[in-house]
Amino acid sequence: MQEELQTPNPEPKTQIKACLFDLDGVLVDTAVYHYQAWKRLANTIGFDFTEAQNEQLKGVSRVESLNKILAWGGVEKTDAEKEELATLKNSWYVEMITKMTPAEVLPGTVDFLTEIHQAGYKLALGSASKNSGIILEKTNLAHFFDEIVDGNMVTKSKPDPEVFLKGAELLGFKPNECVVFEDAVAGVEAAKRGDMRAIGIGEKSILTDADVVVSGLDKLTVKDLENL
Ligand code: B16
Ligand code: MG
Repeated sequence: MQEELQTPNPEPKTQIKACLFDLDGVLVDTAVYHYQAWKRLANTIGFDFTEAQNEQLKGVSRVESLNKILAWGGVEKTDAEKEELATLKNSWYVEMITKMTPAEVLPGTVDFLTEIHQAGYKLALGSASKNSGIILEKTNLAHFFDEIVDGNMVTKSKPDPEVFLKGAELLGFKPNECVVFEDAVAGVEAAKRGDMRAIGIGEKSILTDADVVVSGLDKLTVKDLENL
């Protein structure tokens, strides 16, 4: 009998009902603005860091990013000084994202969000950023989301699954009914730790734990969710 030849699957996969999206690197490329603002801050203090180092900041919270940057520069600061520096960097960053337009939305995003929304999937944002509101508003993406969970609502950063578990809970679905779209290794790990499926946006060789990896949302259709 054919069934006997198949590897038993102890946890049959449920159908996907909800989609949780990371923001930076999945829907928009705000990493360029983070980089410019952090670089300006480092230069003000008296050192520099590379674009390759900046890769390590993707998906990482503001305070953790600052700690990493200060370590690269071999600089020590008190907590009060760090708060001041993070606020300064954020003011430069906000200045830039306030000028964002819908033209900066990554290729295929609007078509894919429209398609899955029309197919009946529920959508939530799951971002580390405390500036998600302004970005979604400026890029005209806010209306796609039933729930928004961002850095203002969580206490634990990715790879902790808190941001995605909260999204699933607010949407009213079990974690295994959700799929996460993520560009960062820590974000994919957060999805997996939360018992969710993960679609990696980027390189297969980097996002090794993702169930599927594509270069962007322009490579996906609603059919891909049915086949997950
Ligand atoms: P903010 P994501 C993350 O966004 C960025 O990738 C990361 O570089 C940034 O430090 C973090 O948000 C916090 O952003 O300073 O605006 O609160 O990828 O989780 O959407
Ligand atoms: Mg990201």
